[in-house]
Amino acid sequence: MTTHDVEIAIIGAGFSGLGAAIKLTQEGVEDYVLLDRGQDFGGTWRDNVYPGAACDVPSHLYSYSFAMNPEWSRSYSHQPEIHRYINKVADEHGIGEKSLFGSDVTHAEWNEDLGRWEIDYTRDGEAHSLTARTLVGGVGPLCEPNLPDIEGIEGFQGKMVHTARWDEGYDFAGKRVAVIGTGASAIQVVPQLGRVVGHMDVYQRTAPWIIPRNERPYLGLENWAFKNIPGFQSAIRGGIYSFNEIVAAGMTYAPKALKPVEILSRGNIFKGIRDPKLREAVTPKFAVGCKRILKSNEWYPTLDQDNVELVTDGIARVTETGIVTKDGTERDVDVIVIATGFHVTDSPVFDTIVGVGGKSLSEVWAVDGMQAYKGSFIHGFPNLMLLIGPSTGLGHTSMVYMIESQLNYLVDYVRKTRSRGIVRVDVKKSVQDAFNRSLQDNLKKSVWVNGGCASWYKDEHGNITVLWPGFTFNFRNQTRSFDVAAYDVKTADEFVA
Ligand code: N01
Repeated sequence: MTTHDVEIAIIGAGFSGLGAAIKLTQEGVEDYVLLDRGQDFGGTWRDNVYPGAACDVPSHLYSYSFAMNPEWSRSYSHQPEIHRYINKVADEHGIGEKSLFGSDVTHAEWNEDLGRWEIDYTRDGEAHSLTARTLVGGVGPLCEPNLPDIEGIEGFQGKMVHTARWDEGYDFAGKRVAVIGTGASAIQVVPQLGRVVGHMDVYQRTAPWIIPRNERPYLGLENWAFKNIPGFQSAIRGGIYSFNEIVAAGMTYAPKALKPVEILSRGNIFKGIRDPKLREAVTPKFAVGCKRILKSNEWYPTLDQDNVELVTDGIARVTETGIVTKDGTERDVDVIVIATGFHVTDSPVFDTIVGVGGKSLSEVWAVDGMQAYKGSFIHGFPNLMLLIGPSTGLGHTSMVYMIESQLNYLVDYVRKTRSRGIVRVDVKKSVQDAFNRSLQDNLKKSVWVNGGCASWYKDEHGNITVLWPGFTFNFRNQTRSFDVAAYDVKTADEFVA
């Protein structure tokens, strides 16, 4: 057991945690540590290695603005390339030296007497702890796989694998496979599996809207231009960003404006599937945009293959050998692929972060719903900043943009607290409440509320607590500087007294 003290502890070495480490380093903060349970940088892009894993945000927008990458090989990047990019950026900034990989944080609790976070973690099977004045949570919303609560599932005797915990050594060739789920992960893995498996049953609970994916390799000339023509890459990036903001406006304020997306999706179905009954079965019954709009050219043609069956009767239970649907049909399989997403609004991570009065994030959010101030600070959790916290998610553009906005806020928090001798900040409850009331007001006309779907964007109270409504540049403006007046603060002198 070792213990040590740092100014700032960051949990998570994905896009957000790594970005925080880089920005803090650039700000001259040396006394920080980055903890991650994995073995290198990348977070969700390190962990999701299922075949076909790729980003559905164009490559030139899906990168840090301070580390643009003229070498992207395709218009949409695949997981290995993004994973390599993140590790390259980490190397270039020397963040490896500050990182404790293989460190699984089990508990973090605010100690009011010390005015610090006490953080427990295990590494190489041994328990360790550290204390930090500030805790930065960079674990992201897509880190804890969601295993469906289906009767009998734990008794299945074949192979079972979640998309986010892929077994790269398992050979699917010729196997009978069931895939549960038809979200962003499923639509990427299913076409890949469809090429090698003997037979595949795809269990669809809700058909998603899927538009064509405009993916292609970049030509040599394009890569040359990205590298050599000043501003070319930024111009492409800006163009994609601006187009996406128009989509955001449609989703938030005028869902009917998304009609062209619906037409595009219907065309995708028509082109990819021959059988009218199958076309009908994959046609969504909710407004486009209510759930994440997916992108694929291969999903519908794969469902149309002779070795693939779309199963739309709900799952009743799993047996030792297969899956039984509600109509009583049993389909035996060798392997079940679980593509059912993540614990987003009910992450087990929330149990492990404990603030003032011994209350965990789960306990506080069970009452209030998942909410924060500017997606970052939560009343009752002093000196804790969450990256990609509540209400910062997006369905239409790059999360890296939101992360960088929060990094501005983090850096200014460090600047202002240091220069003013502030050692404890806690966002005022009234400020946090007003901020979230305004968010919910903004959401009233949105497709996520009115689109007639159930989605993981909604919490158990029916509030959309995952997504940022409207334009992302509004979020950028709101996080440009750390607004001390929104917080109850204590200086070092006041704290001792
Ligand atoms: O998970 P999901 P995902 N029985 O939650 C179904 C990001 N991502 O891993 O719609 C049967 O979207 C569920 O059905 P329903 C991206 O942010 C990005 O696919 O709830 N089915 C749904 O079909 C994305 O949004 C990329 O009725 C059950 C599916 O499982 C997020 O990750 C690529 C069920 C879950 O879909 C999550 O995507 C991949 C049950 N009990 C992922 N429970 C990019 O390209 C759930 N389902 C950037």
